[in-house]
Amino acid sequence: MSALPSISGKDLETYDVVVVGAGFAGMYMLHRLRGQGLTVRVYEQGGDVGGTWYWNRYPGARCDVESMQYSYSFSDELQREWNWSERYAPQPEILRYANHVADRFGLRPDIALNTRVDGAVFDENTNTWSVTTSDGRIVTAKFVVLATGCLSNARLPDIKGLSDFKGKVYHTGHWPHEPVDFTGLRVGVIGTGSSAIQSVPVIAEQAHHLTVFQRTANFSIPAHNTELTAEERDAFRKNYPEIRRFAREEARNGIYAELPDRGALDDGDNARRARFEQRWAKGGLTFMLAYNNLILDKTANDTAAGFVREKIAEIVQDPETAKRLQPDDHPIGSKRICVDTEYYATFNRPNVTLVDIKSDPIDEILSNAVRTRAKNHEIDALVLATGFDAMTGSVARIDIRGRRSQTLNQKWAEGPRTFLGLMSEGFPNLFIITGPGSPSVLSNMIVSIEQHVDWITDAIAWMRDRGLEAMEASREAEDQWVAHVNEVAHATLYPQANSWYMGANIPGKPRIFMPYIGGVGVYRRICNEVAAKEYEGFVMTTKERAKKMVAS
Ligand code: N01
Repeated sequence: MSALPSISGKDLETYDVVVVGAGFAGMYMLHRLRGQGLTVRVYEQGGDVGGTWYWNRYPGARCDVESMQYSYSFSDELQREWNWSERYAPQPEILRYANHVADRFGLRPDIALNTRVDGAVFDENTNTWSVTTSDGRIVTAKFVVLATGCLSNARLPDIKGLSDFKGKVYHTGHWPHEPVDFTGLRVGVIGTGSSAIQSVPVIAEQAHHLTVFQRTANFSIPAHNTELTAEERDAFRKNYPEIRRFAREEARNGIYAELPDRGALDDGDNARRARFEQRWAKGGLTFMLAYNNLILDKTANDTAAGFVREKIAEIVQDPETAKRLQPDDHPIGSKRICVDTEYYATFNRPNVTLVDIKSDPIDEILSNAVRTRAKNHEIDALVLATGFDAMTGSVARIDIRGRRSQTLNQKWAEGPRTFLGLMSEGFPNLFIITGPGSPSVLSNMIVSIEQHVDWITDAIAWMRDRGLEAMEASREAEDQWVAHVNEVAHATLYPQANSWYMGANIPGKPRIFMPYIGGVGVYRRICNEVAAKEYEGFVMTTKERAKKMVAS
């Protein structure tokens, strides 16, 4: 396939497609589009490829999906030649993998690093986008693909006095590239989400004293991480065709696992406990697959939550600390379940203190301490594990203007609106990878990324074959999809938690359940059907129609 006819512009760089972000989504998007003969430029604000794995370098960072599954499937050679060393690879290894992919597929020449995309404006006369970058360039492209990641906009908490603190302040999502040594220091960690739960045990081993400031206790399941043997890797590879097929087509979350055949209340107490024990011993995210109704039925959910609370009480020696660590304000799994190595046991260490900031709130940060209502907690370094402006945050930082100069931020002021999570009405030829309204963060991200990239590549090829100028979600299809996403979410227990899925961690952010919870298999079938019906629900602009629109 030859390149799309690029618009002429003597002074402008023009591309068929601009891709924003060189994480796992942006890299695969580049690879696929180049394979179609298109000209592509990728802009990446980081100093190298890898996206979330470039930024999240905090101690203990590792994936919570097994690496043999959290890896690209598009190249059989790649999945056979790369040897994951552990069941859940640590961040440096995942970043090495991202770099290996960039080199192996020769992606680097088309990626501009250290370059942020600041704005993108759609020109209705030419049906092209003008993209402004942080190095002062304006480039034009027929299509823009936002591969900006769902958890890339690190969020600093609004705590009085934060800027007065004299020691070093770190955010887990923006960790320095040089080694950080906490040896001999008194360290404070604010937050107890996945990032804190992974980093606390490692920081505790180094620090003289560690104080963990917890607002909401979280459910965490042991990872039981181990080294992978050559035999284990081979067994996976042998079964890869079925493992990958199942993850794409049948799993709700894009992970190959044994699916439950019954609900939690179908078993008696002893059988249920035995099953939870079995899942606990296996470890990881699939604990929630012990039964098929844990996230649908509160009584069923209570049995799993109660089991984990008992485990916490068994592990943590001090009953008061154990009680504070037991979550009691949200159903298990309604916030992203955490996967840990020795998190709860870390609170048995003499150098670790847990402060419950719900009952003893942080009043302010002083030059050398976190001052809660009850006392000053003296610290030398502060770690903010306070999360992200998820799913929409990194998109909102780009000034995106579609038809009639409407900005995407204006359009999404009451919450994100998309058709299939892929496009938003009024913003033609602008695709989002794993955007709000798609399974995205509720799934194995690489499975969802590959599905979106393949779908977008096919859509662009289809348009090109028919000489189409622009593609855009219709208002009607978008309205119906938004209603469907909400309806499905509210049939589950997810909206009962104040989670970042709901935008609840950002003051003022609309409370809307952002990802699509219908499952990756179901969602893939819907996307495929839409494509098979000639992109039903999308409005296509022909050259003739474009001319008429400009003339009128
Ligand atoms: O962020 P979070 P995260 N004062 O938002 C607390 C993925 N991830 O970086 O719950 C005090 O979950 C906040 O408290 P509360 C994964 O999808 C994956 O840990 O709002 N506390 C919470 O405890 C994950 O879900 C891996 O009451 C404040 C914490 O900070 C997502 O990233 C590893 C506060 C934030 O938790 C985000 O995880 C790590 C304040 N002002 C992360 N503001 C993998 O393994 C916030 N908090 C792949």
